[in-house]
Amino acid sequence: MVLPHPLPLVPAPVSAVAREGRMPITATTRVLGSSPATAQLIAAVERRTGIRLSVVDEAPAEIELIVDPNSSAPEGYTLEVGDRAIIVGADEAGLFYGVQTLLQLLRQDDSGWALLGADVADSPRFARRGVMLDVARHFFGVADVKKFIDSTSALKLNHLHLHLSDDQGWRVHIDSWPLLTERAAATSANGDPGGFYTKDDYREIVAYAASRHMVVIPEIDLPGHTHAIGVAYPELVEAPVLNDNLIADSARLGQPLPVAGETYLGWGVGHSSVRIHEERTYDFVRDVVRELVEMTPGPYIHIGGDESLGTPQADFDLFAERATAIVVEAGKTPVAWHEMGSAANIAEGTVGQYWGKTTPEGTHAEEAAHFVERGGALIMSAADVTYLDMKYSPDFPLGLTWAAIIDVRAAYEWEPTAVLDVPDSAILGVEAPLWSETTRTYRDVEQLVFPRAAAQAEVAWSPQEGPERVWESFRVRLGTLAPLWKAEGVEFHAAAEIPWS
Ligand code: TNX
Repeated sequence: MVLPHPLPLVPAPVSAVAREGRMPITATTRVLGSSPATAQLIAAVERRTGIRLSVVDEAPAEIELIVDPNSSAPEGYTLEVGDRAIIVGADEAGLFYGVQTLLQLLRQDDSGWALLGADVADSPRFARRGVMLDVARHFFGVADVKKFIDSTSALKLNHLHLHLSDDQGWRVHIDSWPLLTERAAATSANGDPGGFYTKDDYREIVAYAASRHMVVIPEIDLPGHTHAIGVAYPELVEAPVLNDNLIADSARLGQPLPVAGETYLGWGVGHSSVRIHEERTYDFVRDVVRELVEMTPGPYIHIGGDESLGTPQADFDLFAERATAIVVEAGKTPVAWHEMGSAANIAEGTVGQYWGKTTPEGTHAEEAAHFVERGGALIMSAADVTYLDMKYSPDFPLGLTWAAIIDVRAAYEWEPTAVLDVPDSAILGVEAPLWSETTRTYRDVEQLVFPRAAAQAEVAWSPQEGPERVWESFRVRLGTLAPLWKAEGVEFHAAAEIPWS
């Protein structure tokens, strides 16, 4: 049953029932709680309303934040808003998500600011709810990444995949190979300015993400997408492979072809490869992985593996096996784009990231299934629904079109367990990637990411059979996020099919 007026919540909770009445929020409203979520709630209410709530350390208080491990499933929470508002999180993450839900209930009417009355019980469908930011094609600094974390964690997304290297640039400092950032980080695609994260920058991003309950997954893309490595260390890479597609695409886009040892400013793919039969390549991989592991508390290191058209298949498979084994030896779980599933002996437990379409083509489904055969699992990033860099409509000024034109409804209406022929338990969750070939500014990023990241957040969080997990409900609830996004300065695309309030 679709309620005529569902509570204005995205992603839809497991259960959410409106109560009569509203709870006023005023300068005398007190908050009880000692979790970081308490300060985050107070700061967000002040940004939105200008009202500064006070914190008290004993009852009574109008808003209470409690952690009780027995209250819900991990990351879950309950929220009641009546005369008082009480959030009980199963853990700190659950409390943080309860706060995000509470912030969506905040409304201004004739008598001032108030919370809509509600009874909510909630926990996520998938443990893994991710978003990817490509900082290699265009570099985005620490402040932008923090804003990205704020606005995606508010949608209850909990993994941030950073695509830290590609043909156009290398974006994180590595002490043992210092020329990567010295020589191969200054520019972005189109010759736009580049940049890189110092180790302290990277640690700052990781800590900030953790404070919003997001796990950072660093990706070094190998063995293809490695032209920039050759700008710093020519001995690690093969000469560029100029295939017919690359030549045709570069001509069409008016972009230069890659030249060995020179910064690459185009967008073509599949022309670069590290040297597979040189031991020095594996010394490099081992050093980079070790330094990333030292500053990455999360369990994953992403080793890339996509579109390595410049690497012969047997070499690619050999590399996939060795690189994933290096990550395991370093104590982390490898993640790889699904192509690496072609390698018979890919390290056991490697997580595959499927970026084929919702109707798989070619060998994609087979490659993805191999991760499961090897005791691993899958993250679903089906390109024709989750790719945040696809255009909303043919005339949208930003984005690409190769996977699909993805309007908000297309982004929303898909089922992650229905794409591949693997057990449902092998699907860890969903990740929505933002590739940055066409996003020259952070504002451009926000235009493509919002509102579609909210669609993927609901696909990943809300129960598959839930009464509100339908387009007609979603579009109405999504529209109610506009004041929140405006208050936070999120420059979302006001897609015409959504009734924005
Ligand atoms: C394919 S999908 C890529 C990226 C591009 C993207 C553009 C995947 C794993 N690789 O190199 O940036 O298309 O949409």
